[in-house]
Amino acid sequence: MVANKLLTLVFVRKEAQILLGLKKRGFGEGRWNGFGGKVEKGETILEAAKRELNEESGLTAHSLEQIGVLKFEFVGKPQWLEVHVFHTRDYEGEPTETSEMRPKWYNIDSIPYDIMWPDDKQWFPLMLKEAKFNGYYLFEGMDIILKEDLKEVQSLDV
Ligand code: 6U4
Repeated sequence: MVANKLLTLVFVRKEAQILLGLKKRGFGEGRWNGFGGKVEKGETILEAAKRELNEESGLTAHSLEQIGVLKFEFVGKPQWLEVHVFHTRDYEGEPTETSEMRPKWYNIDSIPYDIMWPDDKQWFPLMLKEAKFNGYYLFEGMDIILKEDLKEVQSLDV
């Protein structure tokens, strides 16, 4: 049994806008997404989410609410990714470009799904209406979803 790799993903909301970042390097390069990364030894998932948001966007979150857990399996790879999704409207600072991410506010009616992970167009509508969700996706490479299972839930299966 191979352990899951724990990752965080944070979305900041302001009025009818959402902050996305263009990933400039690493996993998901060239795609717009929330801010996040690996949970490090000795920190909680929530601490990791706040740290990554700050490192990648310059923003400090006063509070974060967890709204989703997404599990990703890749054909031919034993390790699963377990992505813990958070959102907040309770933050301070101005988004700043970093070596990892170029931030930009998007109106929630004009999310650039064509240049995002292909699963995002499925669960973003739940996230945008502030519903909770659990999802599973089996990917072949970075673009093809072979299996999917997305559920809106009352409480998260973490
Ligand atoms: P470093 O440590 O910078 O080398 P890197 O390999 O760039 O890490 P990292 O830590 O930025 O990866 O984490 C990847 C980010 O992408 C996490 O926030 C989770 C997110 N992510 C991964 N698969 C995703 C998917 N299918 N859909 C999605 N976000 C995904 O919306």
